[in-house]
Amino acid sequence: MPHLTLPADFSAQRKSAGERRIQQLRSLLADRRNILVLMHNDPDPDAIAAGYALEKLIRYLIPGAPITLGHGGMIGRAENRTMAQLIAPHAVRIPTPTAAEALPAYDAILLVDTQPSAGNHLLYAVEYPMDQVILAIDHHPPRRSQIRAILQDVRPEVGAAATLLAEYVAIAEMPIDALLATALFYGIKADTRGLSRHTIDLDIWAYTTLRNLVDTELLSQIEHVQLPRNYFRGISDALMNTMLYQCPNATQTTGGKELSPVDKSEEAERGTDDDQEEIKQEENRQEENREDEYDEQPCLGYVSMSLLFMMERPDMASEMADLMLRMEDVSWAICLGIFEDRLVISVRTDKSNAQAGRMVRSIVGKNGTAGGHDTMAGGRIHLSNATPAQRIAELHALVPRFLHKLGAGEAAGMPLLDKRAP
Ligand SMILES: [Mn+2]
Repeated sequence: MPHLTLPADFSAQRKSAGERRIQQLRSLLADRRNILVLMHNDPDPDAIAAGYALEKLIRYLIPGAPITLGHGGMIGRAENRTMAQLIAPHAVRIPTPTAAEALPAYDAILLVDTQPSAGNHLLYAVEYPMDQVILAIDHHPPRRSQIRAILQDVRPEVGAAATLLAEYVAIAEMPIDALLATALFYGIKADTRGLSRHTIDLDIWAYTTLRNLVDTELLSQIEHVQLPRNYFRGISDALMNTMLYQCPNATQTTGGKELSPVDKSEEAERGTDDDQEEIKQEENRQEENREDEYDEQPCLGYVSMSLLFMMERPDMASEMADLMLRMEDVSWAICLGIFEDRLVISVRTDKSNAQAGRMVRSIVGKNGTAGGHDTMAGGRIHLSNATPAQRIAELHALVPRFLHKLGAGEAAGMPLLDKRAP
């Protein structure tokens, strides 16, 4: 079986640091009785690839290791479901309500494509001893937080968690089969849109090295899977509920005085229903509020705003945001949807340093969880005690807040499907 060869310019120093980390990982896990590799909720291809790779790596380091691959939430997108079925059918779904009961059975947890202080994984709502969170491998910007894994490898400059796992696999000199290569390749491809966004040399190395080892038939089965009818119904719903808002032109926005930063008093008033939030999080609030400040950047062209009132799966919002961003002259695509008892937010932009993650965090505030990169971000607002009508009202209420952040006026909106629309 082939091995991955590290990039030519990979320094001896970096290599020995990596070897040390793998050595630590091996000794920290050596006598655990029940290990969980945990992906973030609603895992995407990068999370599935990184989770599967870490599971294989641990099996390689510790033969016979008692290890489970798992996630919360739901794998929705047809490509992602197919990937999970073909590559990691053994992965278990741990429904959020059962997490408090299920997680204590594991005496070691390792996070991939997320980190302890992020709000998008099962540990968030559960009291789990942090000294048993052994490792977090992530490429999302770190939050200023005391909550850390014992080994924390967070590199926000990297395009995909799968890239980091490729590095681990290479350093450990673990043989790699076509299944693992295909998973990692597709994870990187999906997160970096084929190396076209948020990419560094290490991503290019991993992508090009893995490409030679890919099972092309398997990859094609994933990428060109047949789509269920509800996918098309979802697109139709989204199109009918998409508005285009014209961005003010440059002369109107000079100074940008009225684009005031987050209104803190408003956020404070809104409060939170989420009594499960960790006390630690509360303590860090002051700190995090500062971090959540977002410098408004007026948009260019149009903002596309889609409301998905009844989503059949939580990742429909990100799928639609990806699609809407491809529309010409659209610089921001925002999808706001309702899935079960929560609002799901997905934001995409083609402005490379747009701080989309911060923008979503500044809007969600204490009412939910949010995160992301410069050009793609997401958030959740839980409304457990709200009626369906209240959820719809809350969804509508988000629209002007996003437009305000982008300096686009609500009055300048036109339905996408209106023939008179621009
Ligand atoms: Mn990722």
